[in-house]
Amino acid sequence: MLFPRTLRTFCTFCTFRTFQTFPIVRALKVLAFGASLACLPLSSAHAAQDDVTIGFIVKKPEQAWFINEQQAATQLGEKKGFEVVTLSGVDGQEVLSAIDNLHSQGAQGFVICPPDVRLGPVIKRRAEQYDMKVVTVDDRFLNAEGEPLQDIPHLGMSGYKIGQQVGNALAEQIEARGWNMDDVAALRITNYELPTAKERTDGATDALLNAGFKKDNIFDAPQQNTDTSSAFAAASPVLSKRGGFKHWVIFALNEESVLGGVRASEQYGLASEDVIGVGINGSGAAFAEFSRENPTGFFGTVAVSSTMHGRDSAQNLYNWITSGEKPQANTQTTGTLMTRDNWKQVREELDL
Ligand code: FCA
Repeated sequence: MLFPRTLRTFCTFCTFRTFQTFPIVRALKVLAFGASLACLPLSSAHAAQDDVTIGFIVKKPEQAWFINEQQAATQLGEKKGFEVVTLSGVDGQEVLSAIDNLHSQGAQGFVICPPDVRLGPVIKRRAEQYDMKVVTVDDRFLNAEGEPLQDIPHLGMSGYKIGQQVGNALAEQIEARGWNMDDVAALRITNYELPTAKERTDGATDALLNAGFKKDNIFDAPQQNTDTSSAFAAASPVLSKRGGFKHWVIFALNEESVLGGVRASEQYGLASEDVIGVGINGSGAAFAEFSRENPTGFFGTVAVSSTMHGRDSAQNLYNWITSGEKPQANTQTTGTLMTRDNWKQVREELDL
């Protein structure tokens, strides 16, 4: 085994050297360098309309919300005649190589939902090195002081308001079912590292408290991530520890996490009628749950158009690249409560 590999390395080296010193190749390299110099002003001026490539990097490429966002951006690109390269960025390392990859494809910018908002300054710096424009979608970059990076245009949910819609939906259901507030506990699946998550769970908490929910009956289940399995892992011990309650309401930053809580309640042995879970997003995860023959504890979700998030963030970036018009600093979107009864109609209305 050793010999062939050494031989191969040696041959590659010889071929490379020979290739490098061959006069025609050298001449071609000079020409290529000249051509790239001639192209240089293009990258600093506004790109020609038919020559635009943008990236769309997401933190959870397997989740329906992000699949839909990337698809909507791709479709817009096909319609408008620019290329959208969809990439996964599950951690800092992957995001940085995605940006390198985009640069090698000649992209002029990218939309990103970062895996960790504190990576903002690093991502911004890498983009600047390549003279690329950046806009964030869903989760907004933070600086070292924990403040939003104001100069990076952002499009995301109006988190607190949408959280209030969740809390109101839960309170209405508690009332509709005639439950006594003393018997109801709330499983609040939290992610306080992520401001978009905190805004949403704060909004839901305040709405519940306003409706007369008991503060002492709210129990936190801090999740490490924003997906179903981390929510399940966070929820299970809380349910076992607080076994004394007849009924539970469940809320979190998104429906994937609420589903984790609902699955944990099933495993713990709670009947579906004793659980009300209300999520946020309105994506494939919720549609699958509403399509089950027997209702589960997942009552509803506040749906926001991921199609619009994907399309508008890509459009904003495209406009910025082609006409120099910088998108507004912070665009906030609204939501609609989606339940088993209306999900197909809301899905259509939101173009999902
Ligand atoms: C965050 C959540 C996603 C989605 C998005 C708008 O990134 O993790 O599920 O709610 O905000």
